[in-house]
Amino acid sequence: MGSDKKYCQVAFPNTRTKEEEKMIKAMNFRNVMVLAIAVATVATMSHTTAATEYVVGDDLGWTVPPGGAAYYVSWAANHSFVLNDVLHFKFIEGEHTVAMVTKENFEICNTTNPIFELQKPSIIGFTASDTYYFTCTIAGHCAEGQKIAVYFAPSSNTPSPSPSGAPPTPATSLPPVKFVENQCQS
Ligand SMILES: [Cu+2]
Repeated sequence: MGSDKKYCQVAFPNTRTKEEEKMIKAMNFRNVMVLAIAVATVATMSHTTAATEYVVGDDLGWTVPPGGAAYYVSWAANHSFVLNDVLHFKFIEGEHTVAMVTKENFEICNTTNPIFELQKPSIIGFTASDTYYFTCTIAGHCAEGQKIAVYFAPSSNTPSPSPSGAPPTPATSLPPVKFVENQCQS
């Protein structure tokens, strides 16, 4: 998907900037001006439409937290999320996974039948306001505290629920998530 690739570039600006600098040095002044305008335009457009990306666990990333489950409970409590935001689960591929599970399975650390499971570091967005439950499917990691519940509030751009109060019936059983990126860091 084109939008995914664009987001990937936005998520790793340092690499892109170096490439651009090399390109700029190789060009004459007139082309530099054209490029600079183009880059500025893309940057502006990206900025106005980009979601806030939260790295789950900040510097710790997505792992078994040294202090146990309280770490991610605290992290989630100290952040607030709206639907346009995305969660970046950062971990070393093969050492952890990120799996969405039901509330019930989250509480008892049943990882045998996740809603979905990703083996690579991933950026995930959400399309419906709700509380989402994530854990790692590596044996023992959930019980050791690698689990997080995150509430996503409706964004200002999100249409209000129907005034009748009747919850909309999902057309399919697909989870209300969008996989913004799960290939960039492989
Ligand atoms: Cu793990």
